[in-house]
Order: sequence, then structure tokens, then C-alpha cells
Amino acid sequence: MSVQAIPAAIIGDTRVAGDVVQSVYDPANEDAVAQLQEADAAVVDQAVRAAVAGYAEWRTVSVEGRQKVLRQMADLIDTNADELADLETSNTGIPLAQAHGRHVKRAAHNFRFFADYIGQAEGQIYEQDPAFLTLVRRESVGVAGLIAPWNAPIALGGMKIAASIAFGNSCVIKPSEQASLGVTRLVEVLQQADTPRGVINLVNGRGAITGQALVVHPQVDRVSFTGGTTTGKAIMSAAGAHLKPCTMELGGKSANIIFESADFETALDGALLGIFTNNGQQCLAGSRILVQRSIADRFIEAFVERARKLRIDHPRSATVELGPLASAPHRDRVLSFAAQARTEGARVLLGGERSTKFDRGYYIDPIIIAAPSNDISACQDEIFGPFASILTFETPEEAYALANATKFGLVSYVWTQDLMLAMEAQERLESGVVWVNTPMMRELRAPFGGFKESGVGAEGGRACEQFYTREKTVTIRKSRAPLQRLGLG
Ligand code: TXE
Repeated sequence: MSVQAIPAAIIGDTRVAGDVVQSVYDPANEDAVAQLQEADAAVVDQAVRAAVAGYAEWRTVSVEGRQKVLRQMADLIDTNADELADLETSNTGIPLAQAHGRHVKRAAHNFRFFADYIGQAEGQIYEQDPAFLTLVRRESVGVAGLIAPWNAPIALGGMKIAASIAFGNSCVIKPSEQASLGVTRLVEVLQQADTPRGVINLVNGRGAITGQALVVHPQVDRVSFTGGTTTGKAIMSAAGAHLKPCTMELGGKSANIIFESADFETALDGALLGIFTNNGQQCLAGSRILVQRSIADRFIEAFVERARKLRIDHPRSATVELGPLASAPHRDRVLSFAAQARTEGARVLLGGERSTKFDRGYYIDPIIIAAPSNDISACQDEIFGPFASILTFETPEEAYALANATKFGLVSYVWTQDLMLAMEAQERLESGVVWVNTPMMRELRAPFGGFKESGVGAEGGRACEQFYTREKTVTIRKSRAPLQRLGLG
């Protein structure tokens, strides 16, 4: 692949150039595939102004008109799916089959979902006092600033674009500086739909420069962020100074609880999927595997054996199961947790080193540790890689205590065939999502969001409607009865 220039911005349908600030690498072979140009505060300002102008027109478009455009966008994504998936893989190392079949497909699905969703809107009318009719209107809010991460750029960025514009807003999206190739092309593809100019805009660049300028811009009305918890806190503080509502989808350290009453083989399959899909780089990864002691030896042995046989390969291989990590610093960070776990008394059951299969690329072997306690860093910090920490427990009470002993609270996984136990567990677990006997089932109508340091707010049908619209209460007097009259002397 030739080295592409990633523009500093796409404003309306115009590519805007900027200074090159960094190279973008293919994690599979370490080749530079693109040069990233950066939008400074002035370019961000231009993008936001274009969004304000686009909003003025877009907000007046009927629901049917918006549905038509959203469905057109979904079709455009499908038509360009091969190219989008290809760029995503070149930039992130995500296996091509997953980039195609999950990420890009999911992005198209999101546009169709929100097209359907806005056609089902319900309203509120109150007539408690028969002399008055009170109705609650939902209005769009204006310009949404969307900040996307590098682990699933098109899927997560596409979700944010679809949700914000579906409810009549315009947007400016900033992809991760590390993975902007696919999202930049996605925005160009979406620009081909019949929207007013300026409904979708993109700015590229580093978080502290471009991202910060977007967050604090006075004409950005909402900030939607997916990324790390530390960055999320900084963004929310900056947005808070302007009283800007935010949604934050942050990190996780999700417990995957395998009870002795689980269907053993399904739980094993689910645990492997939960931690090794998407090269282990997912906020919702089941990264702490808690196994009931009576089945622990058997489960751990089977889990390690299956993980040992994971097909580490080039992300374009048809049979790859684990591709390279997204960047060299990230790979080194993930490996450092294995070294640290050893010093904290963990037994490393598998991996801990770079993969020897390839000379180039950010490949590592899957890592599994038996943790001496839930307090070690590998059980408390989000590692964001193919790294499973295993703990054992005796009783359900002990499992809930371990699961909840974390600052995060995004997802919990529960494996049992005992219905009462599943019901008890979902009640006791402190996370925004609980998956029972299934890994990673995203129901778009339901909120997806984290408790504790995993986030604020959520994404999903109604959650996005609430975030991307504001309610206006209108009260109309319908009685001819005279008002109380003042000032008559
Ligand atoms: O993400 P950052 P990083 C976790 C994961 C990972 C860690 C750090 O544990 O190891 O976060 O990843 C933009 N104002 N997740 O450093 O910093 C930035 O440019 C405005 C979890 O790569 O969170 C990028 O577009 N924007 C996760 C986006 O924020 C700023 C997904 C995310 O970058 C900014 C990814 C600022 N001051 C990482 N600073 C998940 N929840 O799925 C940075 N950005």
C-alpha cells in the first residue's frame, strides 16, 4: 500500500490540509501507511462553524427525510465495505474478516437502526388540570463533538455519527490519531448522501491539540467520548467548565464468572471469545476470569490449551484468530503487565512475550496468568490486550465480592444453568451490562454504558435520544376562564 495523506479535516465535502504530525503504521508489518495532518484550533473552528451552518438546514428536515438519508448512508457503507474494512485492517491490525463482518457491517446496521428508531418516537401530553394542555417536545440540540478511539474506529465512530445526526444534529468527529484512516474514508463515503453541506465534518489530530479544541469550542453542544478513563476524566472536566453534557464510554476490567453449574464447553468458548476477540482490545473484554474452585483445574487447563492453539496470524489471513496489537508502545505496555504480574506473585500460564512467528509487526502470544489475588495490577488495571487473569472462588458471595472489587463497572459475564443463581448474580453485580451465558451481545435498543469509572451515560436507542435531544415543555391554556387580574386598584 502506498503512503496516503490523511487530511487535517473534511469540512462539508472539502478536504483541508494541515501540518503532518505523525506517521500511521500498519501493525502487521510496521510499514508507514499514512501521514497524519493535524487540525489546529483554527481548523477545528472552521469545522464547527460548518456544522452550525449544516445544522440550521438539517434540523428542519422531516423524520422521513432523515430516515431516507440514514438508509442511504447505510447502503453507501455496504457498497464501500471492502475498501473500508481494508483500511481499518491496515491501520489497526484487526483481522480483516472481523473488520468486514463485524465492524463495517455493524456501522451500516447502526445507520439503519437509528433510521427505524426515529420513526417510532413517542411523545408526552399531560392534562392533569383540564384547563391546560402540556406537551413535551424533543428538539435536536445543535453540534455534537464526537471523539473516537482506535480499537474499533469505524464501528464506534459510525455509531456516534449515526446517533447524533439521526436526532437532527450535525457533528464533528475526531478519530484517534493512531487510527484515522478508516474513519476519514467513512466520512467521505457518508458525504455522498443527500445531506445539507456541513452535517458531518471530521477533524484529525492529537487529543491534546485537536480533541481539546473540539471539546472546549463554545458552539459544540454535546461531547460523546469513547476511550480511556484518564482521558475521559480530562475531557469531562474541560467540558464541565462549559456545562456541556457528555457521554463517556470508558475502560473496563470485566469479570467473567464461571459457576460450577455452567455448561462447561459453552462457558469455555465464551471465555475465549470474551478476551481474545478483536485482538483483546475491547472495553467489554472479559479480562478477569473467576472460576468456581470445584471446576477450576479442569477449566483452566482447557482454557490454556485452547488459547495455546489460537491461530496467531497476519490479519489478512482467512484463518487468523489473533492479529497484531495496534501499536508498538501498546504492545510493550501489554507485555509489561505480564512481567509485573510475575513480580507480584502470579503464575504465568501462557505467553508473556512477543510472538516469534513474525519478524515484523506487533504480535504477541496470548497471555494467561493465575493471579495470587484480585489486588495485583493485572486484575485492577485495564490492559486492553489478549491477557486473561484467572482467579478462583468458593461461593457465589465470594464471586460477587471479587467481581465488584474494581474501580470499573462496564460489563459482567455470568455462566450458569441455574436460573435462580443467574438472577441473583445479575442483581449483585455492579456493572452497566450483565451477559448471562453469552459473550458480547449488543442490543441496540438497550443502553450500553458503564457504572463507576467505566463511564457516564450510555449509547443505545433511547439513551441516544435523551442525549442528542433536549426536552421542551409547552403549556397551553385551553379554558376561556379569565385569569386572576392584577393591577385593577
Ligand atoms: O486512548 P485515549 P489511548 C483504554 C485502554 C488503552 C487506554 C489508553 O486501556 O490502553 O485507554 O488509550 C482523544 N481532549 N481505551 O491513550 O487517550 C484521542 O485523540 C480531547 C479504552 O489511545 O482515551 C483519541 O481520539 N480528546 C477504550 C481518544 O481521545 C482527547 C478505547 C481516545 O484516546 C484528549 C481505547 C483530550 N485532552 C482505549 N486526549 C474503550 N473504552 O473502548 C486524548 N483524546
